Amino acid sequence: MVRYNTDIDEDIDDRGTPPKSTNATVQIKVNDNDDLPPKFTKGVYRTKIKEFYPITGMRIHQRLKFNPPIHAFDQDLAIDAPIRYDIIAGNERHLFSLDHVNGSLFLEKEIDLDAERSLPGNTFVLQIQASQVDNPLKTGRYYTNAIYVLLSYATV
Ligand SMILES: [Ca+2]
Ligand SMILES: [Ca+2]
Repeated sequence: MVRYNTDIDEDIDDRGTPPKSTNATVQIKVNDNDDLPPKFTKGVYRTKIKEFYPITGMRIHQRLKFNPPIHAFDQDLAIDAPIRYDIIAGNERHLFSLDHVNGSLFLEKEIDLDAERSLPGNTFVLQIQASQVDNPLKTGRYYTNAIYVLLSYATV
């Protein structure tokens, strides 16, 4: 909803004789109201990664590239509230982490595709959410925001 702040000077018409009248301008200033949640730039973000070979068991923190990058914005453009990013489903094994501030996705563990036989289409699907830092109730999760990370075999 857009609220209107009105600042109206009406014609002032005194009833004297002869009547004196004056013109005035009407200014209507429109202020944006914080009524809309954040929205992602895309419904689905996709990327491809290769499995790891050999598996070392060492902890990793590898940034995954997306084009375009994962990004959400406040649809109240004039307010442009800061956004917080979270993974809300699909990360039960904590293979991934999402930077809460800028939405960058990281792979945290080495993946062996042979050990992921139950993974449909060799693809991890994460559901992500963007919420306003100043009002977590305003989230963009009502949109379909998924990240598809497609695994492929390492070329050895
Ligand atoms: Ca608005
Ligand atoms: Ca907003």
